[in-house]
This record gives sequence, structure tokens and C-alpha cells, in this order.
Amino acid sequence: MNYANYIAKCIEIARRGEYYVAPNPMVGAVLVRNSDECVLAEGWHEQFGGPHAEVNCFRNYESRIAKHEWPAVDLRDCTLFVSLEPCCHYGKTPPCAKLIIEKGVGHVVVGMSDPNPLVAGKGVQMLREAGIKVETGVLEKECRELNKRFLCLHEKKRPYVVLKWAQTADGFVDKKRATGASNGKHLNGALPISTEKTKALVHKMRAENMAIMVGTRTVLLDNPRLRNTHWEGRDPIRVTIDRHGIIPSNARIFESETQEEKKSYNGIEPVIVYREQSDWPFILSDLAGRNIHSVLVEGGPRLLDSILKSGIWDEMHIEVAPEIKIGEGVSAPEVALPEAFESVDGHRLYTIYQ
Ligand code: AOF
Ligand code: ZN
Repeated sequence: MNYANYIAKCIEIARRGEYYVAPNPMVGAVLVRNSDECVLAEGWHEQFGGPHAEVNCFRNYESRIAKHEWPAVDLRDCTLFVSLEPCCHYGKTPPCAKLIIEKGVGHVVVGMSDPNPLVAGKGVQMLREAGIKVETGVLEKECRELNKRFLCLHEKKRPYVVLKWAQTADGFVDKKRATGASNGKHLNGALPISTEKTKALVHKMRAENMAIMVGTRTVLLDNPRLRNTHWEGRDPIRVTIDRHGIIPSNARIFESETQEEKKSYNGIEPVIVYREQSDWPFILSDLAGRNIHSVLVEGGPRLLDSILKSGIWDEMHIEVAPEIKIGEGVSAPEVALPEAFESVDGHRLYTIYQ
């Protein structure tokens, strides 16, 4: 049996939960009969708070048996592939390791161990103690890449940090504008740089990351809503810094629309404002304490510069519009752009990893 093929399948189906499971990891499970490698069922973690991948896999298997699609199979002669170590704790759902033991599965192959201190090796141990043959570390690198945000939270005790901005061909993110408070009115005066398609890709990033952060000046000048309206999934949690208490209470980041709030992260405050002495390490550890596994920083350049200086970030996305030149304005952060880029609507999309 080619273990890597089945773990690759687990990773593929895990991604179906991408926009719905955070701050949980994406996980996929596949149940295979050893004798003929017949794939009996698949399952993935579909939604935060919902059943885990293994539970959905057994449910699918059982419903196929009920529909007489399969004869009942002796699960001792089957292998359960799962991209993440089965859990052994009572969280929002009961332990998967216990379920696997109860179902009588003979063999389990795991992609990577779960860094969550509630699990961390104890899930595999529980399976082995019950006499199940367990192998781990199959496509570990790919499994880690799949859940880099979840891993960052548990291993580094801070969210995964993604920086993003769009700039003109001559290196500006905006024209110069007055810094007077907008009093909650949408000034709408920002220099448009992104195209329809690249804007949708920005909203994809808002769906991939649990929180979005901008500086005070961006809130005052642009009065943005910071929602996800152009991609599937939920709205990010809005985060800003207001050291001098000058953001008006009617700023649009505070807008709460019941319908939309439902799309957000249940149980986590939808808007977080840091005051006074909150430096970047403090903000990151506070976000981690709220179980926020990733933050997308969308500007402005002052905030981005200070984060770049701190060195605590993970990836950077820069959009360059070759057709826009403005001669003077607000400078983009200075970074050396790599040679490779993706071209969308004639714009250049650069990605830099720390
Ligand atoms: C698995 N299979 O599909 C997932 C796992 O609150 P709960 O019960 O949903 O537990 C969440 C934790 O369970 C999460 O932090 C991670 O350690 C693990 N996720 N485990 O066996 C799954 N999603
Ligand atoms: Zn579980």
C-alpha cells in the first residue's frame, strides 16, 4: 500500500474545510480495506465545533453499509489514514482515538502529530496501548504546510502573520491625503490600485486568515469595513491600534450587521482595539490568547514598517500596478522584490516568505 498516496488524499479533502474550521486545523481521513485497497469511506473536518474528520469518515462508512453499498467489513483488516494525529481529549467533540478503538480498526497511518498540548503524542499512545498498529510522519512536510497557521499558534504561541499591500509602479501605496479624522464618514479618497480580480484575491486572504489588522490612520482616512465580501467563508476579526483614542465610535470597522456577524468567528470578539502601550509582541500574544491563529496586516505603511522592523512576520504579498505612476505620495515599505511573480490583470503579485 502506498501510504503517501492516501495521506495526499487526506490533505486534498481536508482543504474542503479551509474557510470554515479555523482556529481548528484542516483534517482529512480515508478508510481503506487492506486486502484490495478498496476505499471504503472518506471524511473531513467541515466546520469549527463540528465532528472531526475521523467521525465523518466512520459516519460515511456506516451510511454506505446501511444503503447496502458495501457489505460490512471487519475493520481489523482495514487502515485508517488521517492527516493529523487523532485527538484524545474531550473538547467540543469526544476523542477520536477512543472512537477508532471502539470501531476496532487494526491499523492507523498518521500524517503528523498534533501540537495541541491536549493531544501532543497522547492520541497515538492511546491507539498503541489498545493494540492498534500505528505509523506516523507520512508526508509530514505537506501536512505541516496545510496547517501552518494552526501550528504557528501552538508552537510559537502567536498567530501566523501575513503582510499585504498594493503599490504603484513608482513605489507608492497612496497619494498624500489630509490626516483629519473622518468622523465616521467614508472619505473614499484612497488611490485605487487593485483590479476587480486582485481585489477578490485580497478577500481570499481575508477568508484564509482569522483576523485583519490596519493602523489608526487607515481607519481614519479610508474608514474601511474590513469584511470578506468577494470570497467564500467568513469575515475576519477586525483589529486596530488606537494609541490616542481618536477613532470615532461610528467608524465602519465597528459596524455590526447581525446577518454578517453570524459568518464571523463564534465566541471571539469581532472587533479588537489596542490602546496605549500595546507593542507588536504584546498584540501577538494577546491575539494568541484569544485563540486567533492568523492575522493579515493590510496597512498602512507605518504599521507595516514597524512590523517589518520587528522581524516577526511569516509571509508578505505585494501587488505592483505597472500602469500606475503618481510621482509623489505615501511610500510603500521598502523591500527587495523577488524575480518571480504571478501576473493577474497585468498586475504583478509577489510572495515573500520569512
Ligand atoms: C482530530 N480530527 O478532524 C480535528 C482535530 O474542540 P474540538 O473537540 O473540536 O477539538 C479541537 C482540537 O482537536 C484542535 O485544537 C486539534 O488539536 C484537534 N483537531 N483532531 O482528531 C480532526 N480537527
Ligand atoms: Zn478528534
